[in-house]
Amino acid sequence: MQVTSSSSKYSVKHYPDNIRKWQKEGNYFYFYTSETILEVRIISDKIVRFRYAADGKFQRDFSYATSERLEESPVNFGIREFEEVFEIYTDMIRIWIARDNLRLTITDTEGRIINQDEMGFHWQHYLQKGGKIVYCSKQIQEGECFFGLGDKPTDLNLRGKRLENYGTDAYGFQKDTDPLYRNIPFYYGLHHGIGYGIFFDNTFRTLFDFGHEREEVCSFWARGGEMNYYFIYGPALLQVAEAYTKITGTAELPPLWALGYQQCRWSYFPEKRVREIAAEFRKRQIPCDVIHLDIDYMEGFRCFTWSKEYFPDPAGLIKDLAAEGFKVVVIIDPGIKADPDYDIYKEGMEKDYFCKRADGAFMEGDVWPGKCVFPDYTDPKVRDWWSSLFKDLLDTGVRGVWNDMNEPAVFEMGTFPEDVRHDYDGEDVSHRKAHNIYGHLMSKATAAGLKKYLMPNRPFVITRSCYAGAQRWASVWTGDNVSEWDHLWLASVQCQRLSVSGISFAGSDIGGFIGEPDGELYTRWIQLATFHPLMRTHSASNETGFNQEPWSFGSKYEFIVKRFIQMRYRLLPYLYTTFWQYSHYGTPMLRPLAFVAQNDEHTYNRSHEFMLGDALLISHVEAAGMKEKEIYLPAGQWYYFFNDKLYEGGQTVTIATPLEEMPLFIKAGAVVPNYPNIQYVDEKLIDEMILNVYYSEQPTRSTLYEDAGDHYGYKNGQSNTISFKQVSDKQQFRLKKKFFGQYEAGYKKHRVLIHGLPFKATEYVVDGKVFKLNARNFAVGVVKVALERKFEELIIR
Ligand code: MIG
Repeated sequence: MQVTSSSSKYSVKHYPDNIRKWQKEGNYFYFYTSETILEVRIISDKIVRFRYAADGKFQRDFSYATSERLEESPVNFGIREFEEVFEIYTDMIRIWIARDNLRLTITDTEGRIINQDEMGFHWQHYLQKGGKIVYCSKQIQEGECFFGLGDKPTDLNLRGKRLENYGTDAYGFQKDTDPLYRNIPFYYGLHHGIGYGIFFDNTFRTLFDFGHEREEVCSFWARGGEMNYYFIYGPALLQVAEAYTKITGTAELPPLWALGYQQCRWSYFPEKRVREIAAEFRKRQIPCDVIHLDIDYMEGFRCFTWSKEYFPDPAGLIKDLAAEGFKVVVIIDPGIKADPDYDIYKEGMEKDYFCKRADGAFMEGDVWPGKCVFPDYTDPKVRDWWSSLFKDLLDTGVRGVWNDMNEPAVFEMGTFPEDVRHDYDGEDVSHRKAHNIYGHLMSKATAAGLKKYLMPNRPFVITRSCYAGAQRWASVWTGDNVSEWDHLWLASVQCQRLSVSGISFAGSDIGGFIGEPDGELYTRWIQLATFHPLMRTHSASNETGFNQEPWSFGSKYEFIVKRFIQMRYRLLPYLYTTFWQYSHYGTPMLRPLAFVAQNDEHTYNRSHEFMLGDALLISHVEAAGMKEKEIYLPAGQWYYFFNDKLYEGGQTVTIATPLEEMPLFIKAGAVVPNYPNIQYVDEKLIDEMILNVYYSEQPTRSTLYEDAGDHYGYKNGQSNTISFKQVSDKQQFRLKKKFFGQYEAGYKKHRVLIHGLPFKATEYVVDGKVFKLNARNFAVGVVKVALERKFEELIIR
């Protein structure tokens, strides 16, 4: 009889013993115990990498997560020897390494503990599968909260949870389903107002326990590979987020149209149906930029082909749609139909590009096309080949690609068996090491192809699976959700969490993928998604014939849905500016309240409210017939968007939630730039940029970023950043504007709308010239003035 207990299934645990010697090489330090070596690499004064060679031999120092540009910042650092510890210091942190057992204690310069090992690094032989299981355990600090980890559909604060990363096709996932599609082994800790992050760069199955097994211990481990993690000190959580993208890379600016509204379905076909949908948008004047084609556009689900029956003339279709202002995005899966008459299969076979099992047989599995083989994207030659396959599609006029099924998903088996072999850029590894980066590298190769063949246009890629760092080339959607009210909250927390995990460009299937929303649920979902960087309706309704378009639920709902999609388009300059902050500094676009007000404990367990950028605070309405909602507003003053009523922050307020409205607040002092109403981003020359300014007695700053919205001119100075400073008092409003950049924007005018003035204004002063305000300058609750684009100062008194 076989006895299974944790001690017989796994071998004994090994713990490092005392440090025998140490050495410094540039910004690397090495500490040797009898078995283990610890490498400490100083990357900046706040970022340090810890890497452990369990038995004295480091593995190849290679990562698919880190940005090619990861550079060390030249900083002050040094080492001191004490009786019990070594201390490595920078200008921001101190790291104590215990002489007895390598355990770490990291403090700030005042000696306050940021993060502390419990047992720290340890390991054991993985008896069933070979290799080692590598662990690290940390002491949970008093009141500590945890955030991050990608797309987990659970409470934002992860304290008490245990979660794992092993990309999975999680059809119809629910709250707490784990793992899901993405693998982002990066988390934040927050205690005593001090925030830090830990990025465990390991592509094996990784697990995280935030006090679930033992209340006061946080640990993370992997079933293979190395203990290799980056420690990032904040203390602001948003600074941690920014530093994380210094390691894993920032997103490029997308084409502006990708921030417009997108319409998808499994599937729109034949082409007549696609044309009808497009025409319907324009007829009803509901803005839309993108139509997606799901798998039925292909010939027998063969990637890179078009169904002759349903899409006899794709170039003609795409051209006609383009004339109406629509871009076409198509789906591409990894499964290549095993069909000897299919050129891509033939070429891949000839060149030996498909994954094989350990015994040399091909990794075959059924997906949509029937029996398939799968490119080994971990091989750079295969990635180049894959990139080249997009040429024809893009020549046909396709402007974006949607990568699906890349966990990888296989019918029956679920995913690849663990024995499948992968090149892993020359390392030759099993699927255990490559699973979590399969979809990551597929989307990377896809994006490289788009970038090459779409030049000078910017690429647009959506992927379902990925690893840390995919923000450099792809956006994501949250996968196969359900048309249920609970899924609104799930969509909200998933997008917030993805955003603080480096991936801001995310959205959910609006209305739910599985099932049928009613008009109210669909409307509430549109409202939430108006504030998600990726805004796309999608549904699986081929069999039932159910329609999920903005007009599918009757005129009452259509009217409101249209108003919110219009609002999305008016907000584009704000959204794009927020994207630029993300792209430039790595600042998450969606910010959970704890990230906005980390010294306010009321925010730690809140998941319903979030900020989009610097000015907008949003919450969704989560139930049918809901009449009001309690919203927690962080410190500061907030205007309720729909009536400009001013609320004091630092408290919970109750907001009525009629269907035409949702909890949406603007931070006092903000300048929110708006476009006029448009049907799609390139519809017409924008001749005026509207500035909605919200009075505040506190001085505030805001930014507007602008460029051509496509192409790469912005990398050569063809962009503008306009900064606003609002300094007002009880009798006078004052806005100063500073302009930097060389981009020739099309508009010459600003219409400035000032909300919330606490005094009765009679005149305004533009760059020193005084004008009387007359009746035309007043509208409900606002004072409005038309100014030249070049104005530098506006005073209202
Ligand atoms: O097995 O392409 O998540 O968005 O519509 C289902 C068909 C495959 C799953 C994706 C979904 C897509 C669907 N795909």
